[in-house]
Amino acid sequence: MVKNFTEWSKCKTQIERQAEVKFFVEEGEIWWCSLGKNIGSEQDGTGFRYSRPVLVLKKFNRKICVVLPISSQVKEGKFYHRTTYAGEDYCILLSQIRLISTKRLFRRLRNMSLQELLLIKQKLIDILDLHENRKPLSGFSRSTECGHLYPQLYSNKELCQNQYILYDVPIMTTIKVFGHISPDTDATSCAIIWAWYLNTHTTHKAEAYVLGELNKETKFVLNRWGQTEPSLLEAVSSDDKVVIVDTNNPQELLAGVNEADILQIIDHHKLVGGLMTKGPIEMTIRPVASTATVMHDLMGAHAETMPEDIAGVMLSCILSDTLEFRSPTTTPHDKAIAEKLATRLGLNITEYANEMFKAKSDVSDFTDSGLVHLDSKKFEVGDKNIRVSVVETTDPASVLARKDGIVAAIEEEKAKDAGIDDVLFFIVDILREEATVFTHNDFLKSVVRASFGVAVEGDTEVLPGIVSRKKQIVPALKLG
Ligand SMILES: [Mn+2]
Repeated sequence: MVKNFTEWSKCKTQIERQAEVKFFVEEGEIWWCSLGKNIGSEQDGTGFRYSRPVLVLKKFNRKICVVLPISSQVKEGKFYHRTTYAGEDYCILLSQIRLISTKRLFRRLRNMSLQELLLIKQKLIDILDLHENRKPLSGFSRSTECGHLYPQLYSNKELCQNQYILYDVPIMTTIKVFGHISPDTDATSCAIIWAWYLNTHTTHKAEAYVLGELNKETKFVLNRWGQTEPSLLEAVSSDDKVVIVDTNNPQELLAGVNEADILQIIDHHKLVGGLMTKGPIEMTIRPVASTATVMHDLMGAHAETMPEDIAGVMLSCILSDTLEFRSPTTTPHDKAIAEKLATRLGLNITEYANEMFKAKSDVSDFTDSGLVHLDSKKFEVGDKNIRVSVVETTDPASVLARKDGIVAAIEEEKAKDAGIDDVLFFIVDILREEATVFTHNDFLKSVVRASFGVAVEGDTEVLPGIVSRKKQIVPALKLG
């Protein structure tokens, strides 16, 4: 059918002759608009005004704005956004995006919700390929087309494309990313990894921090991969925007953490509650062995863009938290990611892990009290608060030799901190895969007896096969 533009030409001339509009047009409003009779597949208007409803997407000034035509013919696919109004379905034609003079608008119909408008904008980012420097805080899929939230959980398949992201609003404040107190390799490196990710693949600015002195393994890892040690964060305030990694426990964070604006939590520990957020946040906790594994998943295809130094610290996190796959927390997914990273980096996993563990095992710099706090978490067991301290080492004899000093430090800690009834101190022998626990008083003896089903006689007890606080020690704990 040959189009006849004569009538539209007359209409167009009239519209042009109108004075500039006196009314205000706002983004998110739906208006009747004289779109006209256009060329080829460009969307036409109908009726004597050659009109159809449009959504005002962006207003540049009083005279011009960008609109999306709306049709009552509902179509599926990425070029269409389906919406419902007064029980009727409509279709917003994303690919028909166009700039118009506000002279074409003649009657306001209604407003679109802000949430739906943001959703439409995100879809446009997708179809216009503006994606590269506009990525969400986390890269995981919310795809409705995929049908489920985590289509590739624990597999190595690529994530499906983001369909819409409501939360990538650029924030001028630099986001502070940090893990738990008594920082270990996973907590520290994950802060570095996620700050890199936010800086590289989102519109956000971020910086990694730590909440305490680094252990030797972590120092070794950062040094090995040319990373500077993150600054020590001593307080947070309501001015801070933060992302918390490798914990969701307020007891393992700074006292004022709930004052801060928590934007995201990425973790692999049980949910303990107590953190409060100012709004809905991104929170991802997965039952894998290290937070770095969760991050690898969240990055999706972007994981391929990690430079070697970031890939290196990521591998270190997995090897550290799994004790080179010895810990029962290890999943095949952790192992697959670690192996993939090691291949990419040309590293022999066992050789590299041994270097890490050797660094970790040199605890000569730590005071006895420092050893008790090196990797220590508080747990409620019955009506008692027990601190569970773990020293992972390939040289248990060097720690055992300091038993008297460590016991004295524990007694001092108990006298000082009324919130602690006792301290269970475990020396985990990484290579022999066993733990030695201190049982120097009757309370500790009874706890170890009840929890691990062993007859405890002396001041220490060897527990074969026990390497994981999270999977083996804490779940077993009970009072005698
Ligand atoms: Mn961890």
